Amino acid sequence: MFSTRMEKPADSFYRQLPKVELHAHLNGSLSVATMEKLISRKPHLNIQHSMTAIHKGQRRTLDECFQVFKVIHQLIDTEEDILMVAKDVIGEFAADGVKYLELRSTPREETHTGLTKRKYVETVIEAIRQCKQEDLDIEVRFLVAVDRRNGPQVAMETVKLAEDFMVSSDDVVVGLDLSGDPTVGHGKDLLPALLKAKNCGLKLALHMSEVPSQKEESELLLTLPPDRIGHGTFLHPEVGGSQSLVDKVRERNVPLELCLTSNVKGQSVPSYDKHHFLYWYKLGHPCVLCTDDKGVFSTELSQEYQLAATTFGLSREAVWTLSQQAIGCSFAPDHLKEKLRQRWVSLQAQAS
Ligand code: 6MZ
Repeated sequence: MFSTRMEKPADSFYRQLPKVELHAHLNGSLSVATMEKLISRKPHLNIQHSMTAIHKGQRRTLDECFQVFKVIHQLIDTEEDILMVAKDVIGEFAADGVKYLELRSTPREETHTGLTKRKYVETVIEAIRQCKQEDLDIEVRFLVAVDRRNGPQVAMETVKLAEDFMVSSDDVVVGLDLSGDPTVGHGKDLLPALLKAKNCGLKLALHMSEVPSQKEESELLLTLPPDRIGHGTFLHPEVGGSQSLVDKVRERNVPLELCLTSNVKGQSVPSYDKHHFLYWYKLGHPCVLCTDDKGVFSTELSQEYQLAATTFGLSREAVWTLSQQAIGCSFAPDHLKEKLRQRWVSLQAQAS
């Protein structure tokens, strides 16, 4: 039996609030409906939805979360699958009030279906184009992801692929993500690839200090510096990071992508009220609320805003400011940022 259990949707204020999503892994973002379409296409795999999502009140270790991605990847191994999931995910973010989305995904090759990494990226870009043609009310950009597990050579090849598409995709590919199991590999080995990406104009969104053991790696990655930090859970001294790391992040004004539900369900943060959002928010440091993997963690961006507001007592005005400030942290070109800011102003005027 499939589990079709959904979390309670957020209140209409949070759904209608225009939002910017900057940290969304494509294959972690599949809804129950999309998952069921995939499962019915590949019944022989005997995968059930309960194996691909973590519901309310449930927790998993980070390691178990990474096992979930392996299951999901088995279901998505053709161009047709990728086109469908990317279009579904974009449509769902749009329906949740997201006006600007940066989607990230790791190019994969599947020899048994003939899928290549280049085709993978082309197909995601095609999905973004089709959504634009269909007039969905959302602007989408793509970050090509480097999975740290695959080592320096694959990282370099991925950067070259991203560079090619940055040139040919008409500004759809804007950056590079570094993600994957944080307990595997070391950032120092990936530094040459990341530097190459930076030098060719790709923006860098790097997962950093997602687990406590990454202190030294974070020091090193901050020398680049990245354009945004994913999670940064263990950067600050109260959780075993250091004041020097905090100072560097602040001096370089590197925004943080923060994913409350993901961190609590993945057990890197013990409870919502202990989330490091509060530490950075109180410092006035740029923080962007994100979903990470809305499918795996059964959430939506509107829910993340509602959770932050209720947990930390944010006023509606503060919530509007938070969503508006995310525009400045995006990798959108200046003209698009300006257009989005104007949109926020008119939507806020309509809402009040
Ligand atoms: C680090 C994560 C992640 O690329 O196949 N990914 N990496 N930390 C996380 N926190 C929970 N959540 C997802 O999407 C799935 C891949 O995104 C990365 C992992 O590499 C995962 O395999 P794509 O679209």
